[in-house]
Order: sequence, then C-alpha cells, then structure tokens
Amino acid sequence: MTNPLFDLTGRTALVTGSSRGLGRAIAEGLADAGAAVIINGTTAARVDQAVSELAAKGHQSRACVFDVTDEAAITKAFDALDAAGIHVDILVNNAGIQLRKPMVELTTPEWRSVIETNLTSAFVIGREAAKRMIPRGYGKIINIASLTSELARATVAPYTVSKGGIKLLTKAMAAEWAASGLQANAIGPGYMITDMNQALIDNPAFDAWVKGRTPAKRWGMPEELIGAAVFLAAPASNYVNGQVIYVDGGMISVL
Ligand code: GCO
Repeated sequence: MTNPLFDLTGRTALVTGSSRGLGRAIAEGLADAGAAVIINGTTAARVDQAVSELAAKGHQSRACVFDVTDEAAITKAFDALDAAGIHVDILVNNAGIQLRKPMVELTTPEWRSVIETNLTSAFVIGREAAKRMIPRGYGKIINIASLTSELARATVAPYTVSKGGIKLLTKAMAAEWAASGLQANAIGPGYMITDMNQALIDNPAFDAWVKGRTPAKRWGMPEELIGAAVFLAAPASNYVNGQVIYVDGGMISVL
C-alpha cells in the first residue's frame, strides 16, 4: 500500500535525458511510484530501448525524442503531447553535458554549448511546462543541480556556472510559479557512478579524492537519487519550494 504522500498514480512525468544515466534511474523510480513516464533523449534507438525496458516492467511510458537545445523541437514535442491529451504534471530537467578543460583553452562555442544544454534548456522546457501547469493549478518541476551549484572545481567552469544557474533558476521558478500551485525544487547529486563520470572513476587519483573527500567514503549510485525525486514529485513536497536537496554522501557539508 503506497503512502498517498508519495503516490504518483495518475501523474505523468517528463524526464529529459532519461534514456540512460541519472535520468534513466529517476524515470524508473517515478514509474515505480505510479507515474506514467515520458522518456526523452536525442537518440531514438536509446529512447525506444528505455521505453521497452520500462514497459517490460509493467510501467506506462512513451518516447519523446528531441534535443533540449532545439527550441522548435521542444515546442513541437509539447504541442504533440497536448494533441494526445497528455498533461506533464512532473518535469525533471535532467539533460546535461560535461566538458572538462581549463578556461584559457575553452572556446566560446564550447562555453555556449554547455550553458545552452545544461541551463537554458531548463528555462525553455520549464517555461513550456509551466504554461500548461499554471492553468491546471498543479505542477512539480525538479531541476538537476550539482555540488558545483555551490562550489567550483577547476577545469569544469561552464558546467559549474550552468549548475549555479540551475540553483537560482529553481528559486526564480518558485518565486513566479508557487502562487499558481507549482513547486520548483532541485536535486544536487554528488559524485555518482555514471558514463559522464567514467573518466574520473577510472582515474585512481580522482577516485581516491572522491572517496577521501566524501564523508560516506564512496561514489553514489544513480538509484540513490530516486528517494529525493519521488519526494519532490509527490504531494509530500506540496509546501516545499525553491530548495536544493543534496544527495552527495555529505560532501557539500564538510571541509
Ligand atoms: C566533475 C564531475 C561533477 C559531477 C557532479 C558533482 O567533473 O567534477 O562531472 O561535475 O558530475 O556534478 O555534483
């Protein structure tokens, strides 16, 4: 028997970048809590694979292939959902890229690409979702932040700036949309085992640094974000707005 505070039955969740990694784990976790999930990515084969895997587990899921930096594709995707009578009740702005390079070597197009993918996309997709959530008086927006929303690490400047922006965009969304019955919050993952971090995991010095710097003395697993995601997607968080929940083994809390 699911506690109604954490029950997503009857709700539909769009999770960007959910064909793999953190987004894929979050999408499955929301589905396990009762949500119908919309899987997004840029590669149709990967998206369809994730949809098939979820369907095989008895979950209601559908594909929505678009690049989060392509505003025309975003508008077209939301128009198609409208036409199908599908209301996005829960939006998880997860899609993101990482680019590790010293700033003096970083090109301006490289900078812009990270900011567009990680930050501007959350604004554009958030705006399109909110336009539809506000008239219904209900909506949950969950932006994926980072430890770099608070602290910088050398060689990941555009990612850091984008995630710092995600933290304050979340608060801006709360400022403008809370009165309409929407809740906008963020999850700040710590160092998680993902494809994006594989180069770091494989680097013995970096691996040792993460395990030494993290109170939990280990990397996090993508599925360890599910609890915070379900909480922020569910009625349990109806009076929570503009917050960032760090799921980081304690890293952000210690020197
Ligand atoms: C890096 C990592 C980090 C983590 C995560 C930490 O290069 O330092 O990619 O950015 O992915 O964001 O919260």
